[in-house]
Amino acid sequence: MRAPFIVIEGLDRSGKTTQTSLLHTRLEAEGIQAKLMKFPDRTTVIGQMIDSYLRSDSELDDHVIHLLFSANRWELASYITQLLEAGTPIICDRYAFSGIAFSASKGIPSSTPSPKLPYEWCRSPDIGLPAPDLVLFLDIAPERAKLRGGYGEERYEKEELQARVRGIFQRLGSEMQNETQRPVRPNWVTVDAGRERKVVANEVWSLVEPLVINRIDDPVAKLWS
Ligand code: Z5A
Repeated sequence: MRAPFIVIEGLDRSGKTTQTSLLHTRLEAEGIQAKLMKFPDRTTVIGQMIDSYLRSDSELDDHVIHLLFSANRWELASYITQLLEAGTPIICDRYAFSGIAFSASKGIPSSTPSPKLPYEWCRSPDIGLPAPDLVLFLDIAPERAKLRGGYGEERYEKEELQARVRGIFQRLGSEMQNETQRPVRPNWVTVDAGRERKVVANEVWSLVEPLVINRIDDPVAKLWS
């Protein structure tokens, strides 16, 4: 038996940081010590390069930044597995799904017939990473997210891009839900993030609690393999 790996995904300002933090606090209140993680992890050497790019302090080829985001996850891949096997649940703010959704959204204005970075290409570097047991996709319309604090300060925070990102997240979710064989891992659940913080938090808790209480029988799976 091991602990579950839970990922919270979503558009910018959908409330991922708010919800991961509320969940972490609730787990602690229940006497469960969980590890809170966030990608990009801007503290590593690779993470600092990503941070500089996101703040538009540096320019990088689209392929390069995509591979750096993935490398930033691989830096922590064995640590993730070790924690889960040691019984520590992980709550993670963004993961490989953001990597695909943002990169594959680049350069798809209607005038361009194909994306700059094809979806399958974007998925490749993350194949084999530890797979989450549950992905909670916090869904909100970009025009509503925009009304929340701080929107527009970083490179990708533009409404048109966010709408394309949302479409790719929806594709990722439906591909996972359509997998009918084997215990589907990860399980993808869309949560309406346009509601009150507490309402969203209660739904998140209802989905996470059974995994944390019952724990997981299977070894940590590998993403898309
Ligand atoms: N990126 C990528 O391209 N490739 C990758 O592989 C990865 C990421 C992993 C930085 O991510 C960028 O990196 C991101 C994707 C890309 N693109 N952009 N831009 P980040 O996670 O570091 O930054 P972020 O997306 O901008 O997340 P955020 O600022 O942390 O937003 P959030 O976590 O979703 O929301 P929040 O901080 O919890 O809440 C935002 C505001 O809304 C705040 O004022 C809250 O008080 C408020 N809020 C939260 N919930 C509610 C509700 N329910 N109602 C009303 N107001 C609320």
